[in-house]
Amino acid sequence: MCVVEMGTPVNIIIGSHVWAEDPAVAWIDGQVSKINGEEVEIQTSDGKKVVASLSKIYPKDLEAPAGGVDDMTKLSYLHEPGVLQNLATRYKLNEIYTYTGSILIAINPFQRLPHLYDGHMMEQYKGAPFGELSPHVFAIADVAYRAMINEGKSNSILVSGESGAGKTETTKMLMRYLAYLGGRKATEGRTVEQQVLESNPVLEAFGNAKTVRNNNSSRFGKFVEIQFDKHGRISGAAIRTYLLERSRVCQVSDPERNYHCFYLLCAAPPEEIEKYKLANPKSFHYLNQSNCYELVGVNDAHEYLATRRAMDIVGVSEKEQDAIFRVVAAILHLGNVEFAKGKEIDSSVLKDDQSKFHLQMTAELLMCDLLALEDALLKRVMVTPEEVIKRSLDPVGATVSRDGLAKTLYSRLFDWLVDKINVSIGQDPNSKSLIGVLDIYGFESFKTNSFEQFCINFTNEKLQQHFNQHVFKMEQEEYTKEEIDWSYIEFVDNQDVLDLIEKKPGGIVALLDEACMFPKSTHETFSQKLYQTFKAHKRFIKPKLSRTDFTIAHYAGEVLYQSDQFLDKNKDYVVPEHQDLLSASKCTFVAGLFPPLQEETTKSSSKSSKFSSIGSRFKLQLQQLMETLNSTEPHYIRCVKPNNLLKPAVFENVNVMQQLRCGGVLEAIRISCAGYPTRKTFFEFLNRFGLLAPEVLEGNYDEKVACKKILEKLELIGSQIGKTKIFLRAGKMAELDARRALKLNNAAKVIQGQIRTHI
Ligand code: AD9
Ligand code: MG
Repeated sequence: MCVVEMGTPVNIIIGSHVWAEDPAVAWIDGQVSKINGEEVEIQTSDGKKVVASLSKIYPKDLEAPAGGVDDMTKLSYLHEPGVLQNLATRYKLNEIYTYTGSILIAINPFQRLPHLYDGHMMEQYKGAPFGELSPHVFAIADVAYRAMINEGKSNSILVSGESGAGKTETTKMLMRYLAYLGGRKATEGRTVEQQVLESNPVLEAFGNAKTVRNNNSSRFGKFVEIQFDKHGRISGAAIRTYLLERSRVCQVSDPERNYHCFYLLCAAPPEEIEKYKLANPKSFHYLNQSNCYELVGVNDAHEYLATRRAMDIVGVSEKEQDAIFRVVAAILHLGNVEFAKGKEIDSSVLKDDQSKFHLQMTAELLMCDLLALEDALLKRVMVTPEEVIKRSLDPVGATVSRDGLAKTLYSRLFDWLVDKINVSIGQDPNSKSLIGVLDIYGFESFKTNSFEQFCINFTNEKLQQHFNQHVFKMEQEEYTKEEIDWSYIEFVDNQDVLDLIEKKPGGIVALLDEACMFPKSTHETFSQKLYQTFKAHKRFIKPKLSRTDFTIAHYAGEVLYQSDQFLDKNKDYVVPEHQDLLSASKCTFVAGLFPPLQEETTKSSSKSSKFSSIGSRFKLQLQQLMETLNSTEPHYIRCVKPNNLLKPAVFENVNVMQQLRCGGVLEAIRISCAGYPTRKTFFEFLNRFGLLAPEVLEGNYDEKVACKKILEKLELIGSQIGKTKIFLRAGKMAELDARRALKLNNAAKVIQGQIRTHI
């Protein structure tokens, strides 16, 4: 368990109210009943007795407001249990948003809260000073927009969290609010902001799917850049997407679904079903590997029409839409083409008449030559220095070839859609500033973790570094603003993990590319190379019982990766036969998805390097993203999934704690704890601690001077006086509270004594 460091609690006495670690609920509150050196016995609020070490218990703030505080920095004791309790208290009251300074924590309500996002709410947040109203996504978007208008600087809003935490919903809300602020009065035709908003349902139809974690899970990362003109009106937009999950197209595990568009199309009006020769989704291999076909509360037929309408708005023509759905249908038919052993050794043929029918349908829909399609699936051309030979594939090889074609077609279709939306919305070349919204996959650690998790966690390491640097900077700015000395704050960042992954040469991505370039490499040789190279690396661990797995100690915890598919998954390689077949399609749309290869790739000097590395391309994309982000003023929203049941009103402490750690919220608090985490305005301080030196509050007094006098009298080490606030080191608040409690206790005794003598 990661515990925010805040020093050993001081002034723990018998009777103190404290938090102690608990495996079931993360932290449990109780009262100290015995102290034995370093060991403390606690009577917990659920009636148990636990023994904890003195350094692992934290004081409980008895004066914390019953409804919690809307900003974590207002907590008197900034520590893990305090943070958790505050979020849980607020969540119970349907207060799903809480700040940690300028970071917004959003806990998924798993129920519609319409009043929270209606027009009236938008109006209220428009131009309202930050912090004046309850925490909200609109407040973050408003701050970003105002900052952009006032300072002419680009801003970005980074939304993160694990699958199902609410990133995409939050992103949509942000976009809706920005469209509200920067939109025009409804004019004739489509407006840019309408197009920006309608890009969401289109991308969701093709890039989202039901998973075990989320019924509408985005299987790609997205950065939407909304451009504004000098009047603050939306004038253009650009959408960048990251790493669409390709494997889902031909492999779905129960009870998940393939991409929504397949089911929508199967629910299209009858004339379209007839045109594409479609049928019940249960009859298609790419869909029937799972028993889940329908989603609760979603009508695929309606969604089909809605997607078509959204495509109209974003500027995809009728003809293009027809071609798009033809490709989607072709993929379904292609998946039903099966193979059997052929007469010759290691060759294959179409399995039966059904397979022939589906192959023919695929060829018709893709408008390509039937025989050429069959050949492209069953055979591979081998080029040797002497001759060109056609080699047959066995049924397994032919199936791999078929699935490869389906995945390539789908991912190219998706990329085409993104490009089309970008061209159609258009970029504003004169735009001076923009607001970027990032909706990207959060940290992942599953039972089996492959190349996808590696890339996702690499992304999160990058964003984490950016986040830490920002939080650190904000802290420093606060100290500078208050003119206090902050120079000693240190924090360790995650540069070492990033080096391990991306360093060139020698990082894991570079070593993977190297392995992919040597025909003889296997995942075993790749893993051996990793073991040798990173023998002494603090963040790299070779598991004792495996010869191919490896563990990376990420900032959010250790993740064990299985390397067996790393090489295959890193190779973005379109089989030349597939390329030739489809670039010759009579359908210009399909042919356009397979433009002739660039000179450099075909002419590559060594045959072995004729592959394009997904890992390296992703690394480059991330680098560009970080450059963009670095040129903006960032704002962070951390989405949290309160339970894995996807149900309202269930708040699982341990689960939430883990996410706060992965999302860097605890890290932000740790950074904050390294400095002066407790800040109280002079007024608040005097209100709470004035009784420790009542003489300074006599007559007219200056608040700042009075605070100073109190601190001097108490001889408190670890405090600084700023311009408007008092800054206290971690643990100091508890020390002051203990002294206050003692004073109150004594005063009570005196009063009791007086009452007794009086009686
Ligand atoms: V994934 O990484 O793409 O799998 P997300 O994007 O984090 O995931 P998403 O936004 O899709 O999660 O939210 C999951 C579900 O939670 C939604 O389909 C809604 O049913 C629910 N949700 C999320 N946020 C809200 C909200 N603010 N109000 C109501 C919400 N429901
Ligand atoms: Mg999403």
